[in-house]
Amino acid sequence: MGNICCQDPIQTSPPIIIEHTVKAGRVSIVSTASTAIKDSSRRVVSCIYDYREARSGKKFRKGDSLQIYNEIDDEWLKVLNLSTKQIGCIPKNYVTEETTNEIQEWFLGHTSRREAERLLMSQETLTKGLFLIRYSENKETGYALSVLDFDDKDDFHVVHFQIAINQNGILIDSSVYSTLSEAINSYKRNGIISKPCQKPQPHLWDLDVSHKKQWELSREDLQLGELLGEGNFAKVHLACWKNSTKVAVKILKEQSVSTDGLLAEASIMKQFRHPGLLTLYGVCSQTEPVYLVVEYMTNGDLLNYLRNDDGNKLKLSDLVDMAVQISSGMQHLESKNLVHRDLAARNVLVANNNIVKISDFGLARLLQENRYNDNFTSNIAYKWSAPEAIFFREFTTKSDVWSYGIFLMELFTYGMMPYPGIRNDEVIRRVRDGYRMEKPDIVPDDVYNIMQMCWKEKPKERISFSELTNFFNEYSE
Ligand code: ACK
Repeated sequence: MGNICCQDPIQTSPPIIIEHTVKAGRVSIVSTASTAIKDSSRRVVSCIYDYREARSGKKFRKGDSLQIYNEIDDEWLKVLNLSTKQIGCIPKNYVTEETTNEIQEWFLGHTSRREAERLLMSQETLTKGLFLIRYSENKETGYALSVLDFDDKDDFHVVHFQIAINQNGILIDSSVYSTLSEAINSYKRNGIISKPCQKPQPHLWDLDVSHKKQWELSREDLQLGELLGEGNFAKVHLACWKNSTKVAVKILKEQSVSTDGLLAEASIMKQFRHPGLLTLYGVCSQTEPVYLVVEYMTNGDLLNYLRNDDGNKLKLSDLVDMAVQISSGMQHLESKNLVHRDLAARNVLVANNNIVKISDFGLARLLQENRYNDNFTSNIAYKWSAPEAIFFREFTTKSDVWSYGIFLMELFTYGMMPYPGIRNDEVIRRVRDGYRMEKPDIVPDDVYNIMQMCWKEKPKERISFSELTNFFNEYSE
């Protein structure tokens, strides 16, 4: 097993300058950069993030003009790079039309208020005035300006300004500007904003275009690195795919016999794509041991993360943000008719910028008639399981909601063991008789109320994942 030698991201070139003008209430954009379109019969787009095609090593740099050859599918384009004259494939979320805002350093497009706050608060160096502009969440037209500010208690926080567009121009905080750049320059002069925040690299849903539908990966393309951790049946290694992309590889331990289980986990993961759920990149299943190749999450599992120094730094707003990400991931799972059956902080992974994702789909199943009955699995986690799952082996989205409530308790107590000091068998008995976990002082009242709504005895009366997402999205301290 060698050292991981994935390449560092390619350095970026300066952005192209675009001027926005308002005409009859619409923003039109005139490119002032020399992005000559070589063949006007074909559409030209701009590369907004550096990207390296793993199979050929071809590089696309931020700012390159790319002429579209054809749209391979909803997510991939075949393009001619007009800067390097090379042909290659690039994900669509790495490019944009040359005449859109997306090309700007400061434009973050469809970023929610919460995501904007997460992004600004997790910049490497926090400075007053770091900013971004995004589409407004609530309005059909218009934008929002999100800015990092510093209060008298020496705490950073994010403020948001609505940007409206009408016949007169661009309106922010009752001042009118004729262009977005003019507004930005004026805000810079007044010291309200300073530098644009660092744009995050978009998520890679496939390792490359050839592995979009082809799940089988070649073992030789994976260079295994350090052991990230291990469970009862499997260990997880950091690995580098084709010298270009860091991934995590789940490998069954030699003595284990659950190869079919690992392949079943992969087949569940193939059914979804969502930012709150760990991405499966592929499998190596032709020979033993089977590999499950998934996205690498830099900060490991949430339970350990909450309990160590990094967890201590998390504020209530960060915990709320994590609660939203997990409930919206569960909402997506529900929409695919899947139950997770083992939702807990130990099965949530943490990446940079407080991004969290649900992992470990080993017990997940496809629902039939909205339920899954299981008389075989013996290793269910009692403290996380709903009474009907324990006593009748009946699993539904609502039994996942119960587990989500226990997960919330772990989250808002920075990793406390649920029902502290009470043994498993005692918990089962007491919960059956109506007992529910008490509220630790550290948990806010309204968050505890929500937990109780997850722990209603009758599954039908429990809150839904969509209501949970709405509650945490709107939550403010
Ligand atoms: O806290 P950890 O390092 O995070 O210990 C557990 C261990 O493997 C067993 O699950 C780690 N792990 C699992 N999947 C991943 C992944 N995709 N990225 C990073 N670490 C992972 C987990």
